[in-house]
Amino acid sequence: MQLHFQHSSLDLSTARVMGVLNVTPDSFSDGGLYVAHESAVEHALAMIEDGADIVDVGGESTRPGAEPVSESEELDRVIGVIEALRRETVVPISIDTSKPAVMRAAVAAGAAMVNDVCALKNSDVSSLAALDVPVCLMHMQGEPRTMQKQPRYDDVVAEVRDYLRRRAQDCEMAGIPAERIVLDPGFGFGKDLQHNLALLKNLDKLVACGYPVLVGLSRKSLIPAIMASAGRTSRARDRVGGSVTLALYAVRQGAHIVRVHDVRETVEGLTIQRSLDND
Ligand code: YH5
Repeated sequence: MQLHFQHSSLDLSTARVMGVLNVTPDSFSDGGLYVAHESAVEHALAMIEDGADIVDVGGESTRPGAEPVSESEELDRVIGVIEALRRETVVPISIDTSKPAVMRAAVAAGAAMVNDVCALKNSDVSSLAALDVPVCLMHMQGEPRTMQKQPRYDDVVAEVRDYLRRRAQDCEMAGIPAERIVLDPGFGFGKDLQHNLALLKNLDKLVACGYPVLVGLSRKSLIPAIMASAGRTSRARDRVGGSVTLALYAVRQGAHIVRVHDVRETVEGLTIQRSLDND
């Protein structure tokens, strides 16, 4: 399986790492956008050095409870970073946004892929098809501000799979070829611990749909939730071991791309897992 960008492609027969690059003022506490841009580019280059295969640039926090960001603020955050990164690296850049105008401007600035936690529900898919870039369609129940209040499913695995399969079909009808579609169950997006665990243990059922599968488990609250259910506490800043363990498990279940904050540690884990599988 391959993921085709406009100027390159990624062989997905081994798992690939997408490094998370948040360009939000709160992740760079100095305040100013110039400083945020400089540190974002520096951080992206460090992730590439550590083995990131894709850099996912996001200007809107989609954490539970986060407030929405205006289109012009989001553009101000991400476009300069994408342009600067494109001058420094050939590693494909993905744009993490749900706003069609941001997708367009990001691709014009050099982004090679669109990652939308709303699965292109806010977009006119036929006009986005013309951008000719891969898209990641993610499942979410509800909206970021309220999604963790009361998530409910009869059969979370079947519902998420059916939703994503339908969205993928809609996108194909609107002109996005199947080879440019990636599916993501959306861990933590309107899911409680039991839902997240059921999706992870049954990830093979999503993989069986035939599209590449991307997962984002890195530093998410299911890690302290699992620790708490085992009678242990975990520190807010101390989720690296859990994140790597979850990424390796997801890859064993067939995930093709893992979206992570801790690129070096994840690449180390994946490299060791692969060498154990191969000998
Ligand atoms: C994802 O899964 N996630 S942004 C809460 C955290 C830690 C991390 C409570 N964008 C995904 O990373 N795109 C985000 O601690 C994503 N898949 C895709 N495709 C949320 C996030 C996070 C939230």
